[in-house]
Amino acid sequence: MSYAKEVIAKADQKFAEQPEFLQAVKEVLSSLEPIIEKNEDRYRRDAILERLIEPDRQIMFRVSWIDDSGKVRVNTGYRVQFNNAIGPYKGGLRLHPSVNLSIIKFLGFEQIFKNSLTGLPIGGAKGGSDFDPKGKSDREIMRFCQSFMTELSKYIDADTDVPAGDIGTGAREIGYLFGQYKKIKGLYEGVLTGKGLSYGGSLARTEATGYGLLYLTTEMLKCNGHDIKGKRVCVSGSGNVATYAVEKAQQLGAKVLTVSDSTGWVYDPDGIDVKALKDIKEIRRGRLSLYKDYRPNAEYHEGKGVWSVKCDVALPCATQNELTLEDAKTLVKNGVIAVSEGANMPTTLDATNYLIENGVLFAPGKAANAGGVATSALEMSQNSERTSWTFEQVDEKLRSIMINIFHNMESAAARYGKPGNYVVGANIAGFEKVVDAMLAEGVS
Ligand code: NDP
Ligand code: 2IT
Repeated sequence: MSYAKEVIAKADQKFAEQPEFLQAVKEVLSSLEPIIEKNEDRYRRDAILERLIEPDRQIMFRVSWIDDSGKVRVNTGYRVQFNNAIGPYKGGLRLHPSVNLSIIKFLGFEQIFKNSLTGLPIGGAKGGSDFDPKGKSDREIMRFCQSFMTELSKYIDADTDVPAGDIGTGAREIGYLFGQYKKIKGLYEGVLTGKGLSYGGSLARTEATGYGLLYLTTEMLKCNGHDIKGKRVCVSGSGNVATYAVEKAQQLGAKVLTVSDSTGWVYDPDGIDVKALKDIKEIRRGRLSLYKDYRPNAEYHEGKGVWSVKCDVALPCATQNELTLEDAKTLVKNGVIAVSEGANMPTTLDATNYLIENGVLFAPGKAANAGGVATSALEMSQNSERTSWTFEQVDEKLRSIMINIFHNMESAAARYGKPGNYVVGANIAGFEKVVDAMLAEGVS
């Protein structure tokens, strides 16, 4: 049995209760086979794969907070510090009722390779809580964030581990977390990214994941003989990543037909109105059913459905496993050219394979959505220098990072005999630097 298969089999036993984590391990390790085969003895002797799938540490803690009625509520907090071979731990905090150890571990594991792909010195981590921000007052959010940080602050600082946003964690939550960190530690340092502009945030961080997704997708289309201009695009989600993906796609001349949230989805034949979307989601914090009030020509449907709309480019930007084999079949039947993952692991493994086998250009999340964390690393640089760059400076760095990521994953795929397979390319290109550092740093 190959080394990768052996480690996958062991993981299957050991992590049977962690389906999302196992899914990510299988996707990554099986696509690394070509590079593992070439270095099998060395990697085996140093147990590289076993060490790679076992986090440096996983921290779990109680988060007690008081709701507006005076009742004490309890949630579970997580921070999984996965691998710091190439830099301090870096990765977002997810606040969603579905959060559990499996989900945080899959996200932290993916983050190792994503962060490496950016070319910047950041290791992989993820955290969060099963806290549900929906329906909570601003004060409840604040008290939750303060309690969460009271414990998390023991394990992080600007050179050790730098958390950021993810599902349910945006500028408001980062502000409360930062305030509490500062109060507890008495330190004004860049310990979180995605901060507000008045207290050390970077211009373009809000837009970075969505914009970066479009920069990479445009380059992928261009290098395969297509132009983003005039393309019909379907987007899922309507949060941070989706909103700025829609905005950039439209700036580049594409027409975005759909967005969604966890209750329903919108089809707008005239192209999604970003201003309306921002008003509903960023200001009113409302549901997408409100969209029809702004655009009477649009349709609102309950449930899932964005992938049933005919499009050239599909951008899943909501959550994991939201694009299934059935959806992939529909997209292929409708002539989709490209699928780029704005979310983390939104496409199931069988759907990914189906898309690739059917000639669809497929950009995996760890490459396509790396613009967010890359810009977080740029925020860290600005904080260290105690300076701030213009929007144009950050945006231009982001664009060139995304273009580099595309070319690195393309060339790694070709070097290892899988031209055009960007899943293989992204995993190998991300892994190469991490494994090199792990070998150089010795067994730990
Ligand atoms: P937001 O919280 O801003 O938005 C999430 C969106 O996805 C919302 O529209 C939400 O709908 C929808 N959604 C979330 N969970 C589910 C679910 N279980 N079923 C259906 N819809 C769901 O998060 P982001 O935009 O920041 O994150 C979206 C994805 O992008 C995630 O996979 C995240 O890990 C990834 N990502 C984020 C980065 C960032 O910089 N923010 C960077 C790289 C990747 P509703 O509001 O109804 O819950
Ligand atoms: O999944 C991700 O890359 C993020 N949520 C962003 C992490 C970060 O540190 O900016």
